[in-house]
Amino acid sequence: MKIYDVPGFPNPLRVRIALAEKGLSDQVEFVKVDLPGGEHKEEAFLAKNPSGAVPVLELGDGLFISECTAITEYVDNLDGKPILTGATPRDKAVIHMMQKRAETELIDAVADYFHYATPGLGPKIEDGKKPTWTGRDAFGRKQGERAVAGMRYFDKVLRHQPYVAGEAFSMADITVLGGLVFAGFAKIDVPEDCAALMAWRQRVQERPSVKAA
Ligand code: GTS
Repeated sequence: MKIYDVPGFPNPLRVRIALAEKGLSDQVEFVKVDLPGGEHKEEAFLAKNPSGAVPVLELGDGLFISECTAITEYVDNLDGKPILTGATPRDKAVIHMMQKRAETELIDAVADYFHYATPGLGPKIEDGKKPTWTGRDAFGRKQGERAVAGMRYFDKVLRHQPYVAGEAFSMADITVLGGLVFAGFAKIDVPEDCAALMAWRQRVQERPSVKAA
């Protein structure tokens, strides 16, 4: 397996944590993509992922799989013993629901803030490749506020249960963590009164998979 990504970037981090949780990191060849240089918007990369984003998984038979959730589902189910995406229909549904919330209300909202309300990845990417419609800054700021509301939501969830989707660490936790990492990168602070979310982050950061990723 090959993974096209950028080490340290938030969405790639999600897949690297999932691989480490599954003990598969050393079975993967990582290929670094030049994001600030715009390599991900060139034809050769768009043939791998038309969305022009990392990470992308390449299988031995030449199939490319993008989207962190799809890649995580794949690696989690390779051995028939899923630990991140749910083993029962109920767990699968709850994990899927919470991870989607973590994408929409947190990591994707932070990404919009980063790309639309800050210089983002620099003018070559942001100005040349993204729409320049009026109000994009205001949209970005609104998405920043949405991300903070997302943090408050997950704080509330974590006051009553140890992990985002319930009793066990899952793909939903990985997505929330990726969102907080991205928020740090984009300089969106976690509200000080989100004590449960901060305690959860502290705990999750101690996992060997997170330390290794
Ligand atoms: N939903 C996608 C996924 O789950 O893989 C998001 C992928 C994504 O947005 N990746 C970012 C990217 O390639 C990298 S990161 O900064 O989010 O880690 N962005 C390129 C660009 O031009 O915006």
